[in-house]
Amino acid sequence: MLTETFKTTKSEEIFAAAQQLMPGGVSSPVRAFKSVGGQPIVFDHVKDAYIWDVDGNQYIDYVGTWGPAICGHSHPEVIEALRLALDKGTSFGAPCILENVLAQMVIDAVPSVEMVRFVNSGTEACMSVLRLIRAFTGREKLIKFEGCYHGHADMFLVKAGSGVATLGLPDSPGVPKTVAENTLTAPYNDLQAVRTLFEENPEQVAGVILEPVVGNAGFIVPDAGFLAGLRELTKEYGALLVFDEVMTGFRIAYGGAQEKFGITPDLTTMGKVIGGGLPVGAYGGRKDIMSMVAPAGPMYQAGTLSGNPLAMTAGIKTLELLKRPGTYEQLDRVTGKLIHGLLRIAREAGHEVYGGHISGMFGMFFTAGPIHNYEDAKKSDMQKFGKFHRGMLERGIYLAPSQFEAGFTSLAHTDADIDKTLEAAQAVLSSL
Ligand code: KE4
Repeated sequence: MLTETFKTTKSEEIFAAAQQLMPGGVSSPVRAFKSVGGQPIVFDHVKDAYIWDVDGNQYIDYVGTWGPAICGHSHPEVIEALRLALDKGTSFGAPCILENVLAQMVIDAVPSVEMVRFVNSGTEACMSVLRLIRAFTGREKLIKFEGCYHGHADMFLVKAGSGVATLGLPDSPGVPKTVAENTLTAPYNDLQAVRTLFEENPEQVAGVILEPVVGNAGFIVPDAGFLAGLRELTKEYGALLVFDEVMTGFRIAYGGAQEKFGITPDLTTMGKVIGGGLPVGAYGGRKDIMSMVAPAGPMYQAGTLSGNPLAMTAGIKTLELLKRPGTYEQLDRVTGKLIHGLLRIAREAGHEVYGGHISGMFGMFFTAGPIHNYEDAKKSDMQKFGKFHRGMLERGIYLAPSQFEAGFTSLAHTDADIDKTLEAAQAVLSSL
């Protein structure tokens, strides 16, 4: 596809109408293309590694509905499992054996998880786990990291990443000062800053929450010793350590970043992949902590559609597919070929770039780097990223519409797809 033939008339019509019906015309801000310019693409259908839009354009997809499509869109075995489940109804609002099945799979896979509660989104998982660490420790303050995103609950919208960073929102209006005061922030990869916050707030910090590999400030990996350092600091100061693996869970490794890096937090939040494209979030961890959750304990949290059989079915089948031998080697190989190719082509075209990948998660910044935290990430050339995104879009490559997001591959991405992507990148980067 070349620029002059890139038609998006129907997308523009539908999006114009959408803007009259829904704030910004979208159901989630990061979809609005605000930071890359142009109009969002309206999808018609997805399959494997591909998207088709309402104008009939086909794209290779590196967003994968923000992570869930790790086995490829509309995987035949997931669709078949859902078809059978549909015959039994969509939601029971009562116990169902499928919850046991997925819970056991999560407990078997994720080192920190001895018991798990299902919810309907990563946001719900993170807001519930915050209430839990406060209930368990009797303390109220939280330490998070600048640029990390843990969903849109009030206490997390302090120096948050993802759409908050994309839209350049200082922090969201509507978050009470009293709430924001309890959220302390430190630069990612800065253990000394965390120790200082503990010293300045003795006996007040319930826990530390982080993305063990950052995806919401662009792709940023933990420095050697950072995760281990946080594990030690939280033990030293009597606080809990929470890994937000909504994005990294079952993507960085089958057991998540905690398996990959060998650091076990007290609690873990999950989402995206464990729903296989249907709404599922989860939080889990040490049994003595999870036993505080109602009705086993006094900490209340609930949800009408939590654990519904359709979502459980999609999650179960997705994890079954991911458990098959060779999954993560394949994701690592294909993603490595992609990002190393992109970095090489960009440098040969004279651009300063910095990036990398772990398994099926990758990112690239237009700056020489290195990138250790959100401040570093903000120094990259956003304008050039916007032009790169647009140029790739016009050549049939769909990248996340924000510098402050990570890219995702799937088991459906082929070598031919990567070669086509690199060809498009060659054309775009040599013209920037
Ligand atoms: P959801 O409520 O969107 O299911 O999950 C919130 C969340 C929590 N923690 C992490 C590490 C996350 O990445 C997310 C959600 N990620 C964004 C994309 N970076 C979802 C896409 C969107 O907001 O539309």
